[in-house]
Amino acid sequence: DRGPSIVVDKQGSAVHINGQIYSLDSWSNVTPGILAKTTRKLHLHPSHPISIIRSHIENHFATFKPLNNYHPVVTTRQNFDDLYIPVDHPSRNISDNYYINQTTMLRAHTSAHQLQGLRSGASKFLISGDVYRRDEIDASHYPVFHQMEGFQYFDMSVPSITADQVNADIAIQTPTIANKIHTFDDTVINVRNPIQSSHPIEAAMPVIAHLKHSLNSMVRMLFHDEPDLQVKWVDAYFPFTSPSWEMEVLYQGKWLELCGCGVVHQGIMNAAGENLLSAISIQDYKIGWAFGFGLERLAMVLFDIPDIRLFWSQDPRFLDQFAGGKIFKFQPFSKYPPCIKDMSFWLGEEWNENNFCSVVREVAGDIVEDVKKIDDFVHSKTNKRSMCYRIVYRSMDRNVTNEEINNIQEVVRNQVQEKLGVELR
Ligand code: FA5
Ligand code: MG
Repeated sequence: DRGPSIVVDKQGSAVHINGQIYSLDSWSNVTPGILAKTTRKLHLHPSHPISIIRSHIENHFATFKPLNNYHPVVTTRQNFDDLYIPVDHPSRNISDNYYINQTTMLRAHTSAHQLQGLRSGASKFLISGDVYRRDEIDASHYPVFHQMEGFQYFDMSVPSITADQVNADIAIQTPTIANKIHTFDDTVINVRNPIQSSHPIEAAMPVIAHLKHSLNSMVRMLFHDEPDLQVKWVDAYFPFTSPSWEMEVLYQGKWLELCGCGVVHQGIMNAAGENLLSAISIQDYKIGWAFGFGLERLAMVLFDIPDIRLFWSQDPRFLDQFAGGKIFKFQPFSKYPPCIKDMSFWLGEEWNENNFCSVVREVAGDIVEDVKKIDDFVHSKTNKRSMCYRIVYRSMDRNVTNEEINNIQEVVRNQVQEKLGVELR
């Protein structure tokens, strides 16, 4: 690990990341702690659970080209515009993303590289990488997680995508496992989740069948120890696919969302075609499907990993368990006791919980386990709004002292007051 290669200019007006210089502006909200994560590349450590899941999926989709080295700094065009995400779409909010500046950001999903994947010339590819979103703090949320994008396209001209072609591919991917999979699919193709007007129905239907089968067989492979795996298909919406779905599995009595997917917006296929050097343009000749899986979600359930922070641990008691590269149940080591602190304050003009969590995260690092609002009221006379947050501090690998946490809490209090304009109580 080379460690972070991030240097902020003496003037504080630019940031150096991976050999590039980016100027800072009023959109810049990325923090040194977050930027340091861009050098970890957990998905490429051979005996890390995220990487083990990645390689199992890559082995399953054996004919797909793996593209695992795209850098997480992307343009807002790659992350949003190229994917038809409207300018006013809430997913662009500054409070939900890490911006380097107004036009550069840490990717919020691996879909930001769909066009690059297409331009690589492969008709089937997988893209894995770290993705960044500002979010709440608890055992299943962390500002960095990993996704795997899958993409495959076919000839659109009918009947070039034949039942035989689909069946041949499905045969390759069907695992030879006796265990059953139960799929629940009452999704419907209608005006709210339509086939795109540029897609002949004779081309779209087999592509949809192929997508659903590919994902069903993939989760069957991953969950091969679950005797009666229950999978549910749910209608969804993404600006860059139509029709779109999410796939859920029943795990310990709860439906857990694993991925989003759908038939790729034809504009993306065409945009890639315009730039392909090959003699045959893919413009309007090819139809594709894509999916985006969350790798932590899969790893947490397959390895029984109870806290998402563990993925970032350097503790040998964690890492050494995965040396064999196999999927197995993680042996948790004993939890150290938590140290709990509450803080109350009167709000200033604006309030955004993600900003609060960012401040806590930046000061406390991985020692913060959970942040929860426990009180919220408006004073009847002054009309001022008060909030109380409970912060649970706990280290994964050692005992923390009350004194140490008091010091952290003091810095958190000062920074929250300074940066968020609140009045501490
Ligand atoms: C997307 O990110 C789309 N790019 C997925 C996609 C790709 C759709 C290609 C169509 C075609 P979404 O935000 O729902 O969608 O995230 C996809 C998956 O990432 C989720 O199903 C979940 O498994 C995982 N994920 C999302 N947010 C988190 C989080 N905060 N922590 C851990 N995993 C998450
Ligand atoms: Mg989703």
